[in-house]
Amino acid sequence: MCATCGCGVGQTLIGGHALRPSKKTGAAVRFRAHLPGDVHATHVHPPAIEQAATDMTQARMVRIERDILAKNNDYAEQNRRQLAGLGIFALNLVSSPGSGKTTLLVKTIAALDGALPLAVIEGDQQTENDAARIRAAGAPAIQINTGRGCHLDAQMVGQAMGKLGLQDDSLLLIENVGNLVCPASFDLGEAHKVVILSVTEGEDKPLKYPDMFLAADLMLLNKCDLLPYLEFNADLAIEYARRINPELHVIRISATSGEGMTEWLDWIRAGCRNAVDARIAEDLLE
Ligand SMILES: Nc1nc2c(ncn2[C@@H]2O[C@H](COP(=O)(O)OP(=O)(O)O)[C@@H](O)[C@H]2O)c(=O)[nH]1
Ligand SMILES: [Mg+2]
Repeated sequence: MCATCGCGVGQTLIGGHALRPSKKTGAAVRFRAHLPGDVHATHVHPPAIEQAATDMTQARMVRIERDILAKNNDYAEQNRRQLAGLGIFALNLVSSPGSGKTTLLVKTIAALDGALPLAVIEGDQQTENDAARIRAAGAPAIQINTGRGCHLDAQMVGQAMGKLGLQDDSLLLIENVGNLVCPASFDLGEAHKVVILSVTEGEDKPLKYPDMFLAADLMLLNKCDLLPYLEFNADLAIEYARRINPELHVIRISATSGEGMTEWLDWIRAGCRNAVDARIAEDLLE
């Protein structure tokens, strides 16, 4: 469970069975004492009290999670309205750390070569490294550091959008915190989530982290230049991803060799055109 957003509460399974508090030590109650409002950090309770405390805490955590996601959805709708009004095509790039998000962004910026106005919002727990890499590639970028947070949320992104000063009819690329779990639940107001799976991660990641592959509309299967050196079955990885999300569009790509870049750029350009057309249609109605 994520102690920042409360996601996954009550969903932990050990050997297929729900997590139960320890009868001897009250360890589960102690664990939950790290969460806001819990005060029984050091006591050991009889099992019945322990179970009641756990049930109450779980009910509260489910409520907190629901409230957090509802509030996030309100901010995401504000972002989406603002982006639509400006004709901006926004993408939320999600993946595990190291799949190649920043490298892909740098190569995308270089390939577009100023033909499309764009800006980047970078999310990481710590450091400005990725925003610096994007700026060095020639695009405006702002870094969000989430500290202990494991995902970007729509309020953070809305504030970053304000600071970036977005251009009309442009492209907004958001690199989320490297994490295949929590960012799946948080709408940022983007047009699409783009999940990046690299061939060094194993074919079964879509089955292990289905929420992310269900939430995404496009999967970039990155680092395909490494396929000759690995025991990675790309067809099987794609089959697993489509087992979770039959509608998922997939592009095999390599940020290093440039394979698949044309298809990726065409996909971006088509999205930008649609965003501009929708903005023009909306303006005509007003
Ligand atoms: N061979 C290969 N390496 C890549 C590719 N894309 C990224 N990398 C490497 O993967 C590492 C992590 O990349 P980075 O862009 O920082 O990943 P991020 O954490 O998802 O932003 C770096 O060493 C990159 O050079 C690729 O297409 N092929
Ligand atoms: Mg990065």
